[in-house]
Amino acid sequence: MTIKNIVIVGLLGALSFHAVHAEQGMDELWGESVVKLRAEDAKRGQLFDEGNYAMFIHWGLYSQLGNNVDGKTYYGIGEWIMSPRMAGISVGDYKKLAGTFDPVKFDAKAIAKLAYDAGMKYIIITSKHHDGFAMYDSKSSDFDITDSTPWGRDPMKELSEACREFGIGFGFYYSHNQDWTYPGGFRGPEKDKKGKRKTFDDYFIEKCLPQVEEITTEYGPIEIVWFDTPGNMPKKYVEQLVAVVHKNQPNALVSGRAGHNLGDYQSLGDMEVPLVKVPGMWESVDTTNDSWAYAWYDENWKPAKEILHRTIATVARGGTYMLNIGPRGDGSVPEHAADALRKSGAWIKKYPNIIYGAGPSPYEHALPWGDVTLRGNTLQLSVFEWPTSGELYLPGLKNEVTAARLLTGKDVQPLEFTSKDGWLQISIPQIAPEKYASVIELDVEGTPESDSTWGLDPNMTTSIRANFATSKGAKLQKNRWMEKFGEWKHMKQVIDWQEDGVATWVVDVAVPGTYHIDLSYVGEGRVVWQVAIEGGETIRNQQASSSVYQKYPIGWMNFPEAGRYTINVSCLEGDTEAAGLSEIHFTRIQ
Ligand code: JFZ
Repeated sequence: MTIKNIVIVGLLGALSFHAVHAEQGMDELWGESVVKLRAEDAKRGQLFDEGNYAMFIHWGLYSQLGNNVDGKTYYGIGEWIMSPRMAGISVGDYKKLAGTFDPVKFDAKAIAKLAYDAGMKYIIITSKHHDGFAMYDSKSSDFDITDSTPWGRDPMKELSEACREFGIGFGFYYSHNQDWTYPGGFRGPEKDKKGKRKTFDDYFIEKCLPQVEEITTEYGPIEIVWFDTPGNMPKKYVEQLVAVVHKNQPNALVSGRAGHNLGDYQSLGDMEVPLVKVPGMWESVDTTNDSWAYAWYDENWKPAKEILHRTIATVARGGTYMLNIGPRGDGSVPEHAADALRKSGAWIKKYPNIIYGAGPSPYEHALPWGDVTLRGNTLQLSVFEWPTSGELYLPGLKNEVTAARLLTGKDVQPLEFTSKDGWLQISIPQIAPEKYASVIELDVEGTPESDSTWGLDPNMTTSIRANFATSKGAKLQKNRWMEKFGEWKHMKQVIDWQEDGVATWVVDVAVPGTYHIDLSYVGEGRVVWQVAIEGGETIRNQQASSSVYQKYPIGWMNFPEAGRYTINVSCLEGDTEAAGLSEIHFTRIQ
């Protein structure tokens, strides 16, 4: 990466909330491809079909720093602390960290038990991250945990055994391309200690290939080798690595980030739950706070309800969810993360069918109150926002419903339901049986099918992203930026508004009446927005804007009868070039 790119990335990190048109730099390195599991390898796909939920662990020398270097805090993903884009630690200084790495609180059984209690089906842990340090007993490098730390144990031996004891799977993350400390590794030193020039080929033959051989032979059966950030690594290298994995671990999956479409499944952009259904075999990787590796300041944890919501949403879009924890340098797991995982795990133990072996929702997207996963002809509704009106609304279901019931974990209560204007209305108790998500099952006739047009929920705000809009005379574009270093955010937005520019959403209304409209956007100064119902009312308002996405009220609109409406939104006045519209919200006035 050139200096120029570094500057671009830095700038993006700092002020990229505008209607940014391009992002470069790390993107190229992290570029990924869409891959599907080859049919003949389908057996290896069982892990995803049946599991759907896993633990990711980032743990290494960097965990010891926890983003604090010589009293200065660096904000961003902790495992990148050595990088010039974080603290910029020299290879020599970084290597010295091994001399004080003494994770006396590391407890493999406790971690395996935590994953088990969380309801996770396997653990994937960093055997070697970009820093090049092997967190296992590596014969091909002495920059490893057994040779160069006072602790001297092999935590991966212990963890792989503990996982087997708890009946969960085990696998490794391995940074195959980036190695910042080994001569010849990508972004590593160019010369060895004797001043001899080293190539990527040298690194590959001397370290990478032997280490992948080690991690696939020394730790029993493993589920996945999670290669990462292939960058411009030539295909011949990736092919060799994949061949080693397949030879030694015929049942293991290779992550899509191996590169060159040689992986078995697709890994989505980090820390992202997709908004629309994704075909093929894929996983979403996410973390319990905002960093992968431990960062001392990062207390921005996802509570149990959010963990469940993201897990179920991922399964409902057709994927597998892998959620990360970052143990401290002493091996202990931050208690808030562990606590949230145990609480969400207790819910999963009560309602395992919602996640394990569950199929994606018949809807392309989430619903305002929660999400749907499938089991045969049964729709499983996970209701995260329980309506207090006594009615739950389901739009666009095409099948005949034969039964509806509320699960409480203790008993099953039959529910009454009616069908009107294409909406299913289910009578529910006023109080939700569960505090995180309550479960309703619907048996339907035939294969569940839905019209994925968004319905305006009569009970609660319906927020619809630009991903579900079409545009004319304006550009619908994906904006991707780093909030903190390495913490990616994604947002689709409508930008470059021409004079006749319009973003269009189509919605179904169950309960006619007046709805309050809000818009979420970024921009500069005051802007005038217009919202028009085709063949109906038009409203306008002038509101402020800011450089981060914010929600602004526009006004009330009338939807005179139940049915389908087309809604056109335009940016009429102000800095229409800077304005980026990301979302529309509808709230029924009661
Ligand atoms: C990579 C690593 O660089 C990072 O340290 C961490 O291990 C993470 C899980 O993986 O970071 C990425 C890789 C891919 C994307 C973003 C960050 N991506 O495709 O958006």
